[in-house]
Amino acid sequence: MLEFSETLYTHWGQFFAVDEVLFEHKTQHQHLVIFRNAQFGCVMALDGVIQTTERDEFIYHEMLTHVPILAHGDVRRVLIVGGGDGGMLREVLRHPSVEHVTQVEIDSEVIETCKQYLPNHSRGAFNDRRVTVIIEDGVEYVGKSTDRFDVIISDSTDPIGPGEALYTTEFYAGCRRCLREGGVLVTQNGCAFGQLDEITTTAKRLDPLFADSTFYCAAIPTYIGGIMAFAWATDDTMLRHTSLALLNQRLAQSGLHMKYYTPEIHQAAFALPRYIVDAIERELS
Ligand code: AG3
Repeated sequence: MLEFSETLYTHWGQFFAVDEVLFEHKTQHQHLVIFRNAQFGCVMALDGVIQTTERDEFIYHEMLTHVPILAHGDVRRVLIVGGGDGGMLREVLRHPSVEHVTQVEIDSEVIETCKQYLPNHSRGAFNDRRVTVIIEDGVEYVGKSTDRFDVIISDSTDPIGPGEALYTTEFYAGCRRCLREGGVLVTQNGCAFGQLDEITTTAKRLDPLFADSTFYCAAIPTYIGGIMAFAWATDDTMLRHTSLALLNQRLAQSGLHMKYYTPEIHQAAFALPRYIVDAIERELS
C-alpha cells in the first residue's frame, strides 16, 4: 500500500493511504501533491504538509470566512492571501453583501492544479465576476496596494518555506494599512498544542499594531494535534463581542446554510484554553 506521511512534526505525525496519486510536481515555490484517499477524498499537500481534504475542508474554510464576515455585518470588500485551492474564495462569495474579492496567491500552479483536481473546493469561484486574482507575494501586495478591505483572510501554509513571510510584522502591518476602518484580519495560525510558539510569536507581533488582537479556534481532523488557532486582529474592540442575537439575525438575513458554523460556535470559538492564555500573557508581559 502506498502511503503519504506528513512531515510537519519531527517526532509524531499522521499518514494517509494513497489510493491514487493524481498530481505531483515541484512548482516554482513548493512541492505539490494531490492524491485520493478513501476516507478523506482528494487530499492536497504542499512541502509534505496536508493543506486540505475534500471531507473536512468545510470546517476550516467556514471558520475563517463566516466568523469575521458575520461579526462585521457589512462586508463588501475582502482580501484573501494564499488560498490557492479556492475553498476560501467559494465561502466568501456566498455572502450576498460581498461586492469584490481580491485573492493574492504566490503560486499560480496551485490554483490551476486545484481547479482541475479539487474542483469541489472552488466550484467555479475563480470565474465569478467579483473576483480579481493576483499572482504575487502577499507581503509585497499589502505593503504597496492602494486597495482597502473590510476583511483580510490569510489562508497560508505554516511558517516554513513560502508561508513564513505571512507571519512577519511587515505582513501584519501591511494588512493593517489595507484595512478599512472597522476592518478585521484573520489568519491561519497553526495547531495550538504542537505549535504554541506560533501563537505567542503572532500575539507579540499583532499586539502593538491593533487595538484588539486575540485568537479563536476550531478542531479540524486532518490538521492533527487538537485545536487550530486563528488570529483575530482589528481596531474595533467590540467586534469579537458581537451578540448572539445579531449573529443569528445576520445569518438569517444572508439566507446561508452552513455545515459547521453556527452563531453559538462563533462565540464559543473565542474561549481559549488556560495553557494558551497563559502562554500569551507570558509572552506579552
Ligand atoms: N492551509 C493551512 C494548512 C495548515 C496545516 N498546518 C497544520 N496542520 N499545522 C490550508 C489551505 C486551505 N485552503
